Amino acid sequence: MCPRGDKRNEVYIGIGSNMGHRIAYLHTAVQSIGQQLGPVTCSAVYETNPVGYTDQPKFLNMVVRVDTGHSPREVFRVLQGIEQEAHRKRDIRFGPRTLDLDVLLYNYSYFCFSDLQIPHARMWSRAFVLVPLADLAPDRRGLSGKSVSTMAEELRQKDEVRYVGRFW
Ligand code: PH2
Ligand code: MG
Ligand code: MG
Repeated sequence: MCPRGDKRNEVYIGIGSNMGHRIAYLHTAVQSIGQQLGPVTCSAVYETNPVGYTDQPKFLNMVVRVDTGHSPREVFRVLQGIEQEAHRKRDIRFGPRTLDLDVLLYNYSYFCFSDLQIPHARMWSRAFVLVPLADLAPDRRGLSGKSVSTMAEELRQKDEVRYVGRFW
């Protein structure tokens, strides 16, 4: 894993947990991302109703920004390692998980690999992503031209997102 010189890339990562000691999993994720990728800035933590597969417990969600010299694939590989350390099992698609780490944005770049698409394909329609992202990058715009904060407010009307607190 080879950092690309001094270049710092602005990367946003979505974090979710709905199994076990959820806040402890978020905490582990924030610590590990900081140690393995670079300096981290955190959103608040929100409790959210499950989206997609709804017969599962509520999630805690947050977003972090990390400034890193690592490439998108390296970031992805590091995140998969952190998920595995959290005893993540991949059973049901969109189903319950101890820890889910998704690369949302990497600078203003687009990447499409067979197993990794950036920006994250479903992020623009999910309040559990856009509400915490709006804490960190309210003025960023999606393809529609709308800002993250505007989209977050619109989605918040239909998907329940409850502020839990600011921990880190
Ligand atoms: N993640 C999913 C599917 N559904 N719902 C909420 N509220 N939060 C999540 O993080 C989440 C979800 C798949 O990754
Ligand atoms: Mg996810
Ligand atoms: Mg994921």
